[in-house]
Amino acid sequence: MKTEDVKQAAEILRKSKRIAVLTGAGISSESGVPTFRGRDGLWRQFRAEDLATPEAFSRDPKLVWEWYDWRRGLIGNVEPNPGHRILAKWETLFPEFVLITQNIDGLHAKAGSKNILELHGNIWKLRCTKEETIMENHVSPLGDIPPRCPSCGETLRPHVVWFGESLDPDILHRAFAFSSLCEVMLVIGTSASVQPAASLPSYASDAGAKIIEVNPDPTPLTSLANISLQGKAGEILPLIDQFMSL
Ligand code: BV8
Repeated sequence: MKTEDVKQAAEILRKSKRIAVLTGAGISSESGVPTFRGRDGLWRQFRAEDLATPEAFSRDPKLVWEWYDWRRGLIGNVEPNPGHRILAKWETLFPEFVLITQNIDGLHAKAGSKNILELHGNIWKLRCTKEETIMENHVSPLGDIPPRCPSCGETLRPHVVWFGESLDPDILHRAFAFSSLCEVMLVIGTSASVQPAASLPSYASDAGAKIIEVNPDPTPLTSLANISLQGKAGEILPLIDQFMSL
């Protein structure tokens, strides 16, 4: 990663008013949360089809809940890292700043970000499979597995978007709408392998936004990026921040 590129990224941000950010599992990896497809990939121990699908849940809700309970236990014991914190700081510096995340770990909010679009839901929210009511739940480890709805007794599910499920149409609309308005989109810590989230950067670029990617590895988006900063978010974002305040 060249210092010149970091300076250029800071310059582009400094001149902009409308900033979109798209984050993936990579921004949480320095907090100790495994990514999905990386070397320590979460999926390595489990196959996505076995667990993060509605079919898996109806087939074996207990197994799916044991996986989420394990993840809640892991996520519940970690803190946001400098990458999360810089984004929370930048949100206060720009007139319009929208953080679009694929992550369900809640670490952006824990770091202080406010204007967040959680495309794939939130691991700390449960939803009644009968009434569709959504409730915050931070009990870890969970007592009953699967947990039951306090009002109707039906099984609760994680309030997350599984493969083959549609995203919340309002959240998705807002994500695409701001992607077409932003002047810059920072794409941080995503392998760009999951749709429709992975289409947001090209949508922003087609609408004239500059794309700045932060990732230790190249991704399918790297060729689209105006600037590709190869490295860890927790190291690169503070560097950009330093140059922005110079
Ligand atoms: C939908 C919640 C309509 C659950 C998740 C064939 C072709 C194209 C699409 C499809 C297809 N078949 C099916 C589909 C659609 C499917 C899809 O995209 N499948 C892919 C796998 C091919 N999508 C869906 O089903 C979506 N719904 O399309 O609705 C529909 C309806 C019916 C039928 C069909 C379609 C729903 C997708 C949501 C799935 N839910 N999560 C849970 O978490 O338990 S997705 C899951 O992947 C997480 O949310 C995760 O965030 C997301 C994306 O992964 P990444 O975040 O990018 O993480 P990854 O590990 O892959 O990469 C990490 C990156 O970080 C790496 O690049 C690494 O280099 C980098 N990194 C590492 N360390 C650092 C770092 N970067 C910076 N700093 C570091 N320190």
